[in-house]
Amino acid sequence: MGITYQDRIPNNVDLGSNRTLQRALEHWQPHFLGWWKDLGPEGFQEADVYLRTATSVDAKGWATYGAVKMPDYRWGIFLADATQDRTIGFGDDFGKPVWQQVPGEHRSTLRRLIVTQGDTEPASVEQQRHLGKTCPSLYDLRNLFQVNVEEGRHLWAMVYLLHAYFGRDGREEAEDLLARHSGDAERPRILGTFNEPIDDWLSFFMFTYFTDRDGKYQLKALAESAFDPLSRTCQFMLTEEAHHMFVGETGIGRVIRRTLEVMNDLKTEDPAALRKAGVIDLPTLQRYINFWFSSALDLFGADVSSNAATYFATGLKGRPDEARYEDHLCTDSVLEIERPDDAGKIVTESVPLRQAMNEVTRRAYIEDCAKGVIRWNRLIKKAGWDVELKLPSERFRRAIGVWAGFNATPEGQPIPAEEWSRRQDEFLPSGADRAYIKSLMVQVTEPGKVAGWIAPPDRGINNLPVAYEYVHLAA
Ligand code: BYC
Ligand code: FE
Ligand code: FE
Repeated sequence: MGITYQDRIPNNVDLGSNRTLQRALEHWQPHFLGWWKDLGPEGFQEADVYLRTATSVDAKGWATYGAVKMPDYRWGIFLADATQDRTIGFGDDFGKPVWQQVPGEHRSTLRRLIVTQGDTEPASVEQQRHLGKTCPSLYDLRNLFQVNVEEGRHLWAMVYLLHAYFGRDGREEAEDLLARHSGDAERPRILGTFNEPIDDWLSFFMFTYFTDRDGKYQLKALAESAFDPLSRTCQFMLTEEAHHMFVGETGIGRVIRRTLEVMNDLKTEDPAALRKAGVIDLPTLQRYINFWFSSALDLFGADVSSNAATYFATGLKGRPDEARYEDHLCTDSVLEIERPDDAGKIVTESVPLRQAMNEVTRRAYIEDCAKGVIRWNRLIKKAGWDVELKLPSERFRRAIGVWAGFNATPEGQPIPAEEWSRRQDEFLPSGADRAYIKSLMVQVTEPGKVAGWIAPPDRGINNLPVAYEYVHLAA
């Protein structure tokens, strides 16, 4: 089925044939646009931005490029093509046909999962709304907006499911998705990380590397769902997600390249000297990694979770890439996890595998995170420096799960609470670090020019030159 572009809401779900649903979504649309104008990218609503828009889900149509003003972006509803005779891939109903409707007994649990997923999408747009004012280049500015409009589309993807399959409750949840706000004292976003401010571009790159990657793994797990419309919409979201993580990985990579250039010019790794030269020293970068990675680990939920076991048993949420496992029932296996006992001693425990699904997903995520770190370290080594960036231990600075409140160094070494507080600034970005990073954030909008703290990108977008005017600012 192609996209019905004449409709107000581009879609490949034959929205035109369901008047009630179409009207409900058309009613929500102005609320979305109002939210976008109030809490979306500040100061750039009139700019022409070179963006990709999904116009279909096939190889040709999913990335159509052109200049648009963001409020005119065509946010649409696109599900990956259905798999003929798809069956449930895991859990108690393994092998049975997938569901095209929501079974009554799973309604509230499924709605909660969809709402939690949906809540993160507009949250990230809110977190990033001031970054345009300090963009290091037009290329980066465009990438920020690309990520923002696509997170907006991901919100549409979840709102479509809520409207189409959850009746009045779903419509109310859709309104609430625009009523909670990142960092709001009264009505915050649901998950911790999505209430952290993203005030500088180093944090933005960390977020797109680490937090959007949580999105990748959660979407992969939901793409396994027995609820077929959820599975198909998550599959398509994953194609867009790849670019978000690309922005993070290359962003951090470019910061490192620029720092290495100056380290080699000045023949020093002394943070004070590098700061004087206007680049980000690697220990500061490490502290930002420590902050955002530990925050992202919490997003996977508790290591031992009866919720997770229920999701798996009932077919609501699987493991990322479920097909790579042999056993899809997981009734008899266990996962070994480490945890502190009551005396704070670290012990190993066998957890029934179904209860440990959050930890299974978290481990797959950690492995994926490590790949970029290896590439960054290669840059450092090649430049002749004996420094290594590292992902902090799972035990470090956790608020959720067995390590919540445990005091450990980024290497995972247990330390007394007093020592942890005393050494905080060694582990995490200090006030002075943040102030320094903030001082680097000055807006660069001349085509082809890049701020001094970051190297230019290797190539432009869609085969255009790096110096292309990716954002044409309103006069
Ligand atoms: N913060 O049994 P547990 C993305 C709560 S990112 C606050 O472990 P469960 C994106 C939990 O809700 C992907 N609360 O829970 C990225 C539960 O509450 P109740 C987002 C937390 O259900 C960048 C309680 O603690 N998608 O797409 O197994 C830009 C017990 O925990 C947190 C999803 O998350 C936390 N970090 O696991 C844009 C997928 N963690 O029941 C977008 C959908 C746990 O006691 N969500 N809690 O009131 C889920 O699958 C699950 O809700 C979670 C939690 C994996 C998040
Ligand atoms: Fe998203
Ligand atoms: Fe994303």
